Amino acid sequence: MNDFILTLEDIGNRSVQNIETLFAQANGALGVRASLPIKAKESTPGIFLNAFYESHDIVYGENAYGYAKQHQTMVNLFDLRSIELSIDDVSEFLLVDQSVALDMKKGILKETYLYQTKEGKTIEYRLESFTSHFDRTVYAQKIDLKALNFSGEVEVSKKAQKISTKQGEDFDPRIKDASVELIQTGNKYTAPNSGLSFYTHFDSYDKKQYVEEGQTLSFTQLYQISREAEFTSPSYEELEAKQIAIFADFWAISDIEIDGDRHLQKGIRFNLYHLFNSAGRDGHSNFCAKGLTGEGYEGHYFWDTEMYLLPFFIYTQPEIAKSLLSYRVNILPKAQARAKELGFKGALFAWRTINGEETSAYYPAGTAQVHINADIAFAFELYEKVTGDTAFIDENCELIFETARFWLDYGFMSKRGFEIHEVTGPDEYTALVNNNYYTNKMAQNHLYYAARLAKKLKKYEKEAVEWFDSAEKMYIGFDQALQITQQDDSFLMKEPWDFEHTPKDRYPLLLHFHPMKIYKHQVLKQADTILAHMLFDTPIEQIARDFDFYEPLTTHDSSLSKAIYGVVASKLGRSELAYRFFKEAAIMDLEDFQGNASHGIHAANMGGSWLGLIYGFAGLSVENGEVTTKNHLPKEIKSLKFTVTIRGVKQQLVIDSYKK
Ligand code: IFM
Repeated sequence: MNDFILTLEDIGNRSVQNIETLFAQANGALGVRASLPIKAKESTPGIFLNAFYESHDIVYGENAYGYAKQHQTMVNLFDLRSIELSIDDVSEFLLVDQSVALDMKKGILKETYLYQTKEGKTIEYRLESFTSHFDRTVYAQKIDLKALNFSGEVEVSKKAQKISTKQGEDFDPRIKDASVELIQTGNKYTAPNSGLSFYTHFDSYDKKQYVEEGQTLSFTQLYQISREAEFTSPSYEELEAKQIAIFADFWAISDIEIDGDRHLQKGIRFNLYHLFNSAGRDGHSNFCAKGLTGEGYEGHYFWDTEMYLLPFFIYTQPEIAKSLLSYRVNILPKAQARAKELGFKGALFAWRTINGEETSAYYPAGTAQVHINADIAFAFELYEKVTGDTAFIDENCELIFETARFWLDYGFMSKRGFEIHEVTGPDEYTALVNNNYYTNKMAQNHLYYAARLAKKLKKYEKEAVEWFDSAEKMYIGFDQALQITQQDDSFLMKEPWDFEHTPKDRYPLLLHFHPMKIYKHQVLKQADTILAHMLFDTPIEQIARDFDFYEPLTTHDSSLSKAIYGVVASKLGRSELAYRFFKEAAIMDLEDFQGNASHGIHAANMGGSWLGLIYGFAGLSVENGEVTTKNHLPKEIKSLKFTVTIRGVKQQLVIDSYKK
């Protein structure tokens, strides 16, 4: 078993659309789903350009002031993978065999398909392909067509067709049913509403040749797509060599070696591979919730980046982390405009967006998740702590200050302290509540950070005092009778959800119950209070009591949940449970545990699986540039070996069960 190669055998019997997602390739700019060369009916081919979207008006039955105005939908551009094939003018084929091997070590996908005509003429179509990390405009293919048992005329051709972005007829709010018509002028394509354009640089081909039995017809093809009009024309060989070198560097600084479970080893590498592939690198694009591997969530960016993905990048590839944070800096003006529109001071980042404007049409589970401001500040702080890059923070301090100003205006001082009302926390099955613990803790952390930064930079000294004071007085709800942290002011007064009489096929609840039914009950979609316990120091007995109360109420309907419960279970020393949660997170897409890998990978969960290993089993934290670890290895894992880069210095760490 090669733990760097993912094959079809590793994933078992899975739908065409699942395979397209899992074997998808991307380079931060361009993403290509691994669709079949001869298009199958049930296939959803996909080529995406990060941050390239079309917009259209959101039509509300009942509109209200300040609602998000426009959808932004990442456009599925072309089908660059399907070909037209014929043998002696026969173009109907049966796919008789297929093997797919994703070489994650090199960043190259190797596929072999055997196609057969009714007459039994069999041709082997071998494809090696990659989205280049050296030249991010390129999707490169090397094609070999071999006549296995016939001599005859083979014709293979490729025309780039536009494809519909329509994903399916099913009711599922997590995907969008929309098709987009691009305007073509030469090699320039424009989305009419957003006004965004991209350029292509490739020729269609039509190759016809008489081949003898056993003979192979070989050629390479480069497809280039870019937001810029200028292209360079590298060779396939040069790009391939660079690809291998770039991936070697990536693994040298990011790999995690797990001794004890080879399936998990492959699973975690698969996750790291996708994380590396889908992260935007240009400061104007970010990390879509589904990476660049599918149309789920329309290519939107959420808090997923800051809370689930950035820890991995900050600790292993700070340059990528910096680009992702720079994206937030670049959209700060939109966040300032949004706060103003809603009647508040400072800046409020959009819950889901591509261009910085709010595109969540359902504010109770969208805009109301104002914790995103503090999530972003948290990620800036972590970046500073781990990299020591204070210059970047100082330069972009206005982002921290402007978002802090929002808290002071949105929250208010009462007899109980600084309260924040009418918010939705991470748990999207509880909406529009007062004093969500996660939000208040995160806002508190944000306000302390802003106050420290202002003091250091000698700016806004009067406001800094208010920020500090509000942080000090932040209201934190606690239930004396139960001795547990209150998720919010009203959660503990709600009726418990009837789990016993909820059949398995009624999950995820969001697809089967009206929000009102869900919101009025004690039921969680994902880690909320427990996520705060992962991030902040709290007495361990308190964490244990909260864990035991909230976990049984959590459906884990969100893919962002299990990894966090796993980390906190590690913190509690419950290694068996931690391992169970971690395992489900680590192989979530490989096993399609969420049932919708067809829409794209669950990127946040992939980052969560890194957290499970590094924050959870290795207990890593950094204070004043010093790394500390705590050995929480479960019995199934003998050792963990990984590298982190702290203040520019690479450190290899080994957590070993013998040294427990
Ligand atoms: O950001 C998440 C949210 O927390 C749960 N629903 C899915 C979103 C995108 O991954």
